[in-house]
Amino acid sequence: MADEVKLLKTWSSLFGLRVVWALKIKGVQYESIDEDLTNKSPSLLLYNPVHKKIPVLVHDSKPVVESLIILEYIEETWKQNPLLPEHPKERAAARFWAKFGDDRVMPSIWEAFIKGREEEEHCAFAPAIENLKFLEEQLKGKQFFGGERIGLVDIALGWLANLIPVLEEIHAIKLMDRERFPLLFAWIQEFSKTPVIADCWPPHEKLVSKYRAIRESLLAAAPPHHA
Ligand SMILES: N[C@@H](CCC(=O)N[C@@H](CS)C(=O)NCC(=O)O)C(=O)O
Repeated sequence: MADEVKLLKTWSSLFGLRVVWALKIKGVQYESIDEDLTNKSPSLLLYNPVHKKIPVLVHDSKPVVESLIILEYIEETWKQNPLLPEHPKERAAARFWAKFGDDRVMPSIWEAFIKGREEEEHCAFAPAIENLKFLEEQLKGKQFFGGERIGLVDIALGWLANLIPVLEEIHAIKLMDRERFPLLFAWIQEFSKTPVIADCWPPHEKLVSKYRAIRESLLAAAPPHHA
């Protein structure tokens, strides 16, 4: 019997998008269910009672939550088109960089996006730039973090390719310049134009409106402090 696979997500969630990309790369058929996070469905509350967040992968009625864990589950369940390298040391390294993306890169970029006003720019951007330099190093001699093809780290960091142009447009900032990050810059281009990725990209203009509204409401609630 064919697997029954459902994915609870939203149109814009970059965590949800990871799971979509992994399922597409593996060629797994699934039913996509878009949640309204202002009015969470009984299924979401049932399947993810701890965090009540999307994405949730439901495989034969059993839920798996937390996007990086879902990626691992997909990799272990459907063996075709591997997302992780074979060697345990390389697998460990891939898991490290995927986690680094969520633990360090994501909050630092968000901070730069929300706070980075002209006069504070240097300070607000420093952690993001430092973190991006580590990623730049990882791309030496490689087209993708996964080598010649997209792997788990590319999928886990795919939000960067998606979001950086959106944040730069809203804020008129330049985080990812070609001179400073030539390899990451080229990776964003390559990753974004790969058909399996590009086919599921949320509309750019819709993302710009969404993130502009988020930024304005956060700034209105807590305007940046000027000494
Ligand atoms: N660490 C989680 C983060 C998921 C997450 O933050 N999901 C957001 C949407 S992008 C959500 O469902 N938010 C609903 C809420 O916080 O109530 C993962 O990797 O899956």
